[in-house]
Amino acid sequence: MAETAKQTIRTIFHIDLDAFFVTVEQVLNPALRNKPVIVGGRPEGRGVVASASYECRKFGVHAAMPLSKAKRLCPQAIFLTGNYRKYTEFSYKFMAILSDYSPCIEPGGLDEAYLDVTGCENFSSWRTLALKIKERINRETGLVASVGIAPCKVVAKIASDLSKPDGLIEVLPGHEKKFLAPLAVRKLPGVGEKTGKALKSAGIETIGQLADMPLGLFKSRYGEGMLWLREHAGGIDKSPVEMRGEAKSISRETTFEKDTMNTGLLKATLRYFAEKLGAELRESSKKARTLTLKLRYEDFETVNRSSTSREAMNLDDAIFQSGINLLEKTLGKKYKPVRLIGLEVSNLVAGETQLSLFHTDVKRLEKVDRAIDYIRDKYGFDAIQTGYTMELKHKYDEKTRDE
Ligand code: TTP
Ligand code: MG
Repeated sequence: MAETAKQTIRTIFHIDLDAFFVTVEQVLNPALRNKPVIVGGRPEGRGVVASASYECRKFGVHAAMPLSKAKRLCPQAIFLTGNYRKYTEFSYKFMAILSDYSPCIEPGGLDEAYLDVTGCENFSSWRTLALKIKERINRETGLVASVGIAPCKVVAKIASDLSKPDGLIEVLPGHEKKFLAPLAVRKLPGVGEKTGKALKSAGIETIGQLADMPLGLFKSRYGEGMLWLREHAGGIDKSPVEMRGEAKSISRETTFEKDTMNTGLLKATLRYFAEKLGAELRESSKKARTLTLKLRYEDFETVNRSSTSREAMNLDDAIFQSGINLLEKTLGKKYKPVRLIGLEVSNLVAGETQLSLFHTDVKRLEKVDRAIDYIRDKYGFDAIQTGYTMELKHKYDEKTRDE
């Protein structure tokens, strides 16, 4: 009996690099070490902070803050534009190190991954293994990692976050609920500003209060669809660490700060996603036949609408146009404030060129897209803005400036 119980207990590491973009810059230019550094762009520009060194965070600087505000809070900071290609290279090295310790690895972005180490028992303790991984990452890449160890993913993620910088927290089996109980609900992945405020106004400030909410009351307030959140609050998360094979789809989505009915903003956001997805498809020499638009309305009703075309696409304009068609069809049916918008490409096929009746036009567009990718790689994603993304940034900046 005890033997079976033991076998079902998993050990999951969540490893997240500290101030990732900034630390890469500091590794490449040691003069920046131990200094307040911000990656995001020039402070006189309209962008936002992507990554801030811990020296700046003391002054209240954080990701997604307008650069102008960061400059006010921390005038001595060094502002850098950043280079996505360099970050990707460091990310590969980081993931390669992790995959030496377990084949069961799920990257959660460039600088974070879950590692299921359950079977990996040739270390005296999980702490020893985590320290070894931290040490290797630092020795081989110069980067600093924080690690959370727990029997499930959500607790491991919260533990790594809480341990930062250069941290390590181990939550032993059976202690998950107690560990989470005193933490603010906002620490739970999936609880953003809006949900956090809604919970607070219902008198729920800690994860423990959420976990202890009577089931019936929780269901009647937030619906069956949110039950996972209550389970997570209790330290229960059965989701497996999912190894990613060849990507089957690529997607981008965003939750607006304020629900919106502004079609211009929705279209501008789609343009931004189309550019990101197009760049990723071209980078991996892939094309997509299916495009899916996701809209979540203010009442949490979620609509997914797809279109599949005979010709696979990887050009920003083609993805954007199909996205706009889906958006117009969807909004035509139901017009109420939108909380979240997402775009996904799937049904991926290999391919270099786009077949089309308008072959020369496509060739020209491909060249433009490649040139844009090149400049963005060199100078960062913000170096070139098309009309639509400019409009998007403008709106976003207007919103964040009023914060
Ligand atoms: P994070 O892991 O959220 O942030 P971080 O690594 O800079 O800092 P820490 O983990 O120590 O809290 O994100 C990883 C990278 O992703 C980050 O370095 C920059 C990028 N990023 C953005 O570009 N925009 C954002 O809003 C966020 C949150 C991150
Ligand atoms: Mg990080």
